[in-house]
Amino acid sequence: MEPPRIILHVDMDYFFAQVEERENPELKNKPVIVGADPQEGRGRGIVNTANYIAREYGIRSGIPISRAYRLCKEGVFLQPNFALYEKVSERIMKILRKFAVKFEVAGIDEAYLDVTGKVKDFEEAARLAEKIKQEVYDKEKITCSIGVAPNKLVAKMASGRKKPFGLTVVKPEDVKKFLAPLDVDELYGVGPKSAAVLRQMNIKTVGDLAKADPKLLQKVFGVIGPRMVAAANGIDDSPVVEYEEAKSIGREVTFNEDTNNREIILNAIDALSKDTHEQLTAEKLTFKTITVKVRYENFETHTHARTLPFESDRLSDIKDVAKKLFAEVWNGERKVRLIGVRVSGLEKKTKKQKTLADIVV
Ligand code: TTP
Ligand code: MG
Repeated sequence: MEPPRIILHVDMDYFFAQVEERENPELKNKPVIVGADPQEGRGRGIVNTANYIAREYGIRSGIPISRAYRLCKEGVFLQPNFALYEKVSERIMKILRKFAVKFEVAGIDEAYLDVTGKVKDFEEAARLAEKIKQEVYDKEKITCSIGVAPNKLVAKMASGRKKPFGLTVVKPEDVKKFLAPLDVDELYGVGPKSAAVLRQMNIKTVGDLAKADPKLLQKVFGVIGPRMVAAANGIDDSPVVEYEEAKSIGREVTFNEDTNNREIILNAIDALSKDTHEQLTAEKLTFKTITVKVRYENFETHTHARTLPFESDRLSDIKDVAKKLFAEVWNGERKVRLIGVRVSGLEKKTKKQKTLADIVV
C-alpha cells in the first residue's frame, strides 16, 4: 500500500482587512470592513471581507455594504486596494512555494502544498507547518492558518478550524472522526441548497452523510450524490497541481444610479483604465487584449474584447480601445448599471522586450 500523502492547506486570516491593518496599525482594535463605499447606508456594492472584530457584529464576506453599515455604523469602512493585496499575495506565495514538493495557488490568500516525501510523518509535517506560519509572519507580518491532512479536501476543511494563526492536523486515522460531527453544510462542496435537501432526508451531519446510500443520493442529486458520500468519508484523490493562472487585471464599477449619460460612462472608463494601468505598471506587465464589460439595468451582461497586434504597456491603448469597444455596442439609450475594463495576455516586461512605444520613438 502506498503511504498516505501529506497535504497542507494554507489560508491567510481575514486577508484584505489584515493587510489594511498592517499598513495602518491604528485600525487593529477597531471593526474594519473592506468593501464598496457604504455612502452612509446608500452604497450598492458588497463586503469583500471584515476583520474578526467586525465579524462579531454579524458582518461577513458577500453581504450588501448597506447592511454592514447598518450593523456597525462605527466601523472603519475601506475600499479595496486590490493591487496591494495582489502584491502581498505574490510575496507570500513565493515564501510558501519553497516548502512544497508540489505547489498550487488556490486563490489570492490560499494555497495547497504537497509535502509528501519532504517530511517523514504527520508529526514532522506539523512542525513544518508551524515553521511556515512563523516565517510568513516574520517576513510579511501577516498571520495565516494551516490544515494538514492526507488530501486537499480535508486539509482545506482543517485550515479554517482554528483561526487566526491556527494549526489543525488531521492524521489519516482521524479523518472520519474529524468530519463526522460537522454539519453537512460545512462539507466543502455542499452548498446551502443541497444541505437543505439533505436535512429533509434526515442527513444532518457529515457523519450521517458518510453512512448514506450512494445510490439513493444519486437519485436525488445525480452524479454528485455519490461524490458527496465519498467526500463525507474523507476520500479525495485530486492532486496538487501547479498551474500558471491565465491572469488578467481589471476594474469595474457599479454606478450609483443606472445611467445612459455618455459622459459619465466615458469618464468611468477613463478612471477604470487608469486604475488598471497603475496595477500593470506596479507589476511590470504588458498586455495584448482589452475587454469591456457592460451590465445593463436589467442585469443583462455582455463582454467585448479586442486583441492588439503588439504587446503594449500604454494607458492610451487601454482607454482608446475600451471606449471604442463600448461605442461599438452601446445604442446610446440603454441604461448602464455596471461598466468594467480588463486587460489580459499579460507578460512580464523584460529589458529586451520592445513595446510599440519603443519602436515608434
Ligand atoms: P477568505 O479566505 O474566504 O476570507 P478571509 O481571508 O478574509 O477570512 P478568513 O480568516 O476567514 O480566511 O477570502 C480571502 C480574501 O478574498 C478576502 O480577504 C477578501 C476576498 N473575498 C472577497 O472579495 N469576496 C468574498 O466573497 C470572499 C469570500 C473573499
Ligand atoms: Mg482567508
